[in-house]
Amino acid sequence: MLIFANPRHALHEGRHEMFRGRLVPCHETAARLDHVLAELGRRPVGELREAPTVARTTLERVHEPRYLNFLAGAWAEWVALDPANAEVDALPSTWPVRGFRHDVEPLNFAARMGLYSYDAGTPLTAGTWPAAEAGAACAVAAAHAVTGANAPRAAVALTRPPGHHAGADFFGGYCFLNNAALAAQALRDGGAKRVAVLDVDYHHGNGTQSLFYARADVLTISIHGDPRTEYPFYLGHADERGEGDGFGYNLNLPLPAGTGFVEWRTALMEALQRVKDFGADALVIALGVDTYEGDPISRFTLGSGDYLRVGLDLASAGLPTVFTLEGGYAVAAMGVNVVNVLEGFASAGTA
Ligand code: FKS
Ligand code: ZN
Repeated sequence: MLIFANPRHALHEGRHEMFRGRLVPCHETAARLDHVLAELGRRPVGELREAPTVARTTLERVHEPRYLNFLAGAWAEWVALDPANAEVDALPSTWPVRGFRHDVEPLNFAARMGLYSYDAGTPLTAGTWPAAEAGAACAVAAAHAVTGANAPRAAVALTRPPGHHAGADFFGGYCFLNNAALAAQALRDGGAKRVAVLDVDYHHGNGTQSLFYARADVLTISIHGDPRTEYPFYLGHADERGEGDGFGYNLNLPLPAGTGFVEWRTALMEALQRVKDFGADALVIALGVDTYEGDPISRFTLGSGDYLRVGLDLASAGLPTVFTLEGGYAVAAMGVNVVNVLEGFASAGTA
């Protein structure tokens, strides 16, 4: 198993997210990834590798050029508005909902923040772009690593900010560039005919779903908290099955808040059966461990030991597999939970 850890992840360090009318400290912190790296130091389940940089054209396989241009220049624009902004995160506060235009890019910075986002919980900071870009490079490198003869069974993009809520031209849910989608597209571009993305984060992978919704070559599956009560609320229902050529190639398995491992694993088995029926050549796992019983913002009750079983189950698909790191906010348990999945996977055979 090869592990590409984002060397720039800590450059993205948001101060505040908007929650119930207040700015509260961010849940998505650099310490999360540091705990995973520390646990990997104790239990080296794979080899750490450095990722080469990613080309803009590779990012454009998934994201809109005007969105990438905005993200890459946003911090400089924010500080140019007022030098005092350097001490404050940029957060959106106005959004073009139904009936507003999306085709005309406003000149106003706040208006563009809203055009390219969907929540006020995702601060853009001085290091957001370099961190996200280096993370995307890890995801693409992980995809390349499992491709070709003598390739290892699995590769991991150990990165933050996470990616699965980000769409072609929007950020949100702590995500800016969709690492899982970039990995899936890189696998397709590297010759895989059919790629499955299985999202096991507590939250629905709305960005990934929307990116591949009309495509039959990338199957998207998400197991998550029921969006009627859980973030991201406006997508992730069981009746979303894809559209056009992509009809039948999206599977949502929403579960009620409070779901434990036995029921969760039943959904995982259904997901893996669908991956098998699809005839995938490669698998991308959007790995969030916010399904953990101790997670402060989520409501499933998986135990740390369960993640070993999850890893074994994922390995049973028998496919070249790329992991991208998504959520998980019980920071102290984060390392053990993530490395348990990887160790469980590796224990199944030649990863
Ligand atoms: C708590 C409100 C919840 C947003 C939750 C975002 C979840 C993000 C995630 C990711 F993997 F992307 F990181 N707000 N104050 O876990 O899905
Ligand atoms: Zn999550």
